[in-house]
Amino acid sequence: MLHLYHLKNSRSFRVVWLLEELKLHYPIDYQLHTIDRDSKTLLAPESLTEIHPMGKAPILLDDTLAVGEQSMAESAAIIEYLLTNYDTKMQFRPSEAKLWRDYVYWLHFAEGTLMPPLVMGLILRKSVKKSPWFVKPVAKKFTTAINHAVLAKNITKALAMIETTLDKQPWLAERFSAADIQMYLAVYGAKLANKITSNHPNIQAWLVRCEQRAAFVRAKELAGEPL
Ligand SMILES: N[C@@H](CCC(=O)N[C@@H](CS)C(=O)NCC(=O)O)C(=O)O
Repeated sequence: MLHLYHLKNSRSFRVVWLLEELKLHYPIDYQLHTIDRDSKTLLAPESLTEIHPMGKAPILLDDTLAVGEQSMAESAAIIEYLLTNYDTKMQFRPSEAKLWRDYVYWLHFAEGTLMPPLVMGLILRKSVKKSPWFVKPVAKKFTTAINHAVLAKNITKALAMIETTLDKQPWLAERFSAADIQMYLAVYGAKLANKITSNHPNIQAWLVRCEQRAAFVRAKELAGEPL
């Protein structure tokens, strides 16, 4: 049996969505364990470290594996594990060489390139909010400078590349794949941070295409809002 530890409004939504996509094609079953965020810190509760030492969601536990080897983390690694073991008909990752390269690229682009500046921006905004009033003006100047120098530039470049890709094809690796699932959360995070504008009509249409999939709708019923 598979167990998915899902932290509310977090990246682990991806795995619920993928599991629901897989369920439409294969006899796969899993138990969803939905975890509330700590009410003060809004982070994952410390108890999650009992399942995986990093204590971050998602965590997938496969209880058919040897004790001590059952839990795994990192959304892209979990996606690869699920597809390798269950997607025998290659429904969610292309087998053609060029499309496979695109699939792997976007699968890792999400956490490797797009999420870091988004998360850093969020942390900086929070730290300004939490800083004492006499530090706030300096903190604001500091975060604006970092934002201009590094974060905004990288987010803009990333979104432009996604926009260009989606101008040629409906999905990131031509056909729908788990790379779209992995990327959705990052791009949706960019949308919540008001980074998706009228310059990104293809991204907006792609977000809607993702959200209209039956498995996405089911994942939302089970797991709540993605972020
Ligand atoms: N790169 C990891 C990131 C995991 C991660 O940071 N998860 C967040 C949820 S969005 C988390 O558990 N945060 C709570 C915490 O750090 O306590 C992945 O893709 O799985």
